[in-house]
Amino acid sequence: MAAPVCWLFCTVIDNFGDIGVSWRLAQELHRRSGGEVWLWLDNEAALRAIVPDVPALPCRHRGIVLRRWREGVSADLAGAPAPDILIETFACALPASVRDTIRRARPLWLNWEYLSAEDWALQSHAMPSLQADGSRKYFWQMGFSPESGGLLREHGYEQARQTFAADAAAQSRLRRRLGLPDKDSGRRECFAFGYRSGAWAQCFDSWRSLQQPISLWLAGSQIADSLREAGRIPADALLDAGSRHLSGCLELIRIPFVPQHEFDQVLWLADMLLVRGEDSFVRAQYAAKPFFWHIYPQDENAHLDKLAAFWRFPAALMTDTGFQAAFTALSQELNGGTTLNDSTRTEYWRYLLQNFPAWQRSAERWQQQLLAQSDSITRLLQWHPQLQAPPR
Ligand code: TRH
Repeated sequence: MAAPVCWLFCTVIDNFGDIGVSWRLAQELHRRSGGEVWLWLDNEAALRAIVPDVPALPCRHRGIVLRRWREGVSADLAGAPAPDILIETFACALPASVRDTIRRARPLWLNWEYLSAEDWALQSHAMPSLQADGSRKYFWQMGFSPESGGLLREHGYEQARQTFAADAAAQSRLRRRLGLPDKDSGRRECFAFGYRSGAWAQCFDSWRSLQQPISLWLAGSQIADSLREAGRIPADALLDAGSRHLSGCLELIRIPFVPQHEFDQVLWLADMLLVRGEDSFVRAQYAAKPFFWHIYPQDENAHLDKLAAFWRFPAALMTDTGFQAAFTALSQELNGGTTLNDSTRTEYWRYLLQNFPAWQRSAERWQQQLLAQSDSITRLLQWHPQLQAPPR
């Protein structure tokens, strides 16, 4: 068989996770299957935020053919070879022209679903859904166990992480680019990329009252916006990348948005991570750093089940039960699942920071468990060997 042709369709609901996962998936499919990958998207600006050097669409960039489409309405299919595999990321609706192609070409058709550790996700992984015209669409459920669809991970990830950890010059260069001061071993540095929420003001109050030097690197605008709205920082503070605000021992620094291929390095540079959505959440786990997950909020607090389903695995590696209880309570509060009083919250934070080395070790153990498992693309190519690159 010739190198496979892959078609991918991405609808950007909001933010950067839909395009972030689709772009990562497209590149990994291209590298690993050796095939031609076509990615249709409906929001060029979102792609440009994470891939700033991408030319105007239509184009080919880093080996991926990029085209526009409108979900359920139309797609620029001109010149596209028939697909061997077609992936709709996160259940987007395909236009009639694409469905016609599916009927004619009979590609392997996947719905690449949102990441979840819930049991239903595991149960539906790789299951077919029979369509009215007799074709089958399969669910691909990424996940954290060998029975799931795995997680996206580039070949050589861990090697790159360890090389960066040993390269002080590369770390200094990145610090300068991000507008960060030199490393101060007495100060905990925390990367923070979260959604707009009142919970940030409460965290801010606790961190301030800890009287312990902490730097918070704010990526994106939403945490800073939340703090401004809650009156914790002045109206003109932290509006742009490079700006800083000092409040007691707590230092807040707005860092610039970096291209996705440099994003991991920013995580590797910090001591602790506050991440969100899907893609930054996965990268935090690979980074082997203590982290909190600010999960994407859903109606009727449905996100709390998803949050709990995930944490049952890594939280089991936190051997100190007091630590586990403090962590779980803070994670719940951050995600709208409970409300703590101020002194309890502050004491929980103090406990976590005092026990930072143990927290770090549990993050490393979790990362080791993930690295011991195969990644999503390896699983896909094993599940459907026809997608393997032909021998050269
Ligand atoms: O941006 P997110 O919140 O995205 C999403 C979407 O909101 C989506 O609708 C929702 O369903 C999903 O979350 C769960 O968070 P996420 O998934 O972490 O995506 C962020 C992407 O942006 C990720 O690929 C990393 C990238 N990024 C950079 O490339 N540079 C940066 O500086 C930062 C902060 C992020």
